[in-house]
Amino acid sequence: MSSGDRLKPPPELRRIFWIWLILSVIAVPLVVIFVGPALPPGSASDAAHGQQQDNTVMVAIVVPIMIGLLLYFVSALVRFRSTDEVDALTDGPAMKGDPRVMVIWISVTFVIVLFLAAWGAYELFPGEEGAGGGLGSAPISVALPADASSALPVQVIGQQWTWTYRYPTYGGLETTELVLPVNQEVRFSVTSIDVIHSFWAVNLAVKADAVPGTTNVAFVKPVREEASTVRCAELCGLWHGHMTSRLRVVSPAAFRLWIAHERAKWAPIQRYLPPYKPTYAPEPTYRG
Ligand SMILES: [Cu+2]
Repeated sequence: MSSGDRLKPPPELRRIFWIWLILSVIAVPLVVIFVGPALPPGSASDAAHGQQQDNTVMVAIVVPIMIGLLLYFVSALVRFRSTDEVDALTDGPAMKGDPRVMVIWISVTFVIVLFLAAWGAYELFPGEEGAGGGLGSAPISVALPADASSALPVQVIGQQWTWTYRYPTYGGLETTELVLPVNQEVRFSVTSIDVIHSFWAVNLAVKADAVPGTTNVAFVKPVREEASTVRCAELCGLWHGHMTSRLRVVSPAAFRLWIAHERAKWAPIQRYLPPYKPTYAPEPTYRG
């Protein structure tokens, strides 16, 4: 092959390019419109909606890459298929040193990877657009949502192998089910009384480490009334896989009813509970 032949892209490559372009132009909007809304974690909260949008952007970027790979794969199978048995077992001549291929390959992958890194870092950074989970014991000011001061405080206590919730603004009420009013900013203070757990309200897209002696803060605003499940996302022992609890997002009126009902139900034993505080050390604390 002379160098003159090499400079001209082979016709099948041009054909692949045009088919790729047409398929991508058709597929990307279809994926964004129809697949995007079905992507996890759904849109049950502001944080979940943000993550779903991020996932949609990533899928939209991946679809043309996948179409290109499949097209080239199919084309190579057809184009380079050999019926000669000996020929089929030997490698073809090595291709190297085509500056155009190298420049295109390096610049395209460079731009895609750098874009994803920069955009991913921006989206992850805690703030209005941030992921909103595990913000640490002293969330920096940009992490605070606009209505942070009016947020409903809920303490999340992990222990082998169950979750407990306390509502400090309702007399330190302690429950085993997490119930939240819809369209209300919530401030989770997450801690543990034994080993390290991870509070994962899957549908709300909130995940925060539950560490003994520490409070991790996460904000979220549920925007849809629905029932789902809280899980533990940190291997914490034998029954880690069963460390779940119910999560219900209800109307404000239903929430007030539930609170009143729970407070009446647990009133007889409420006085035996430790007073509400940021972290709890199980007895005995001294192990000299
Ligand atoms: Cu756990």
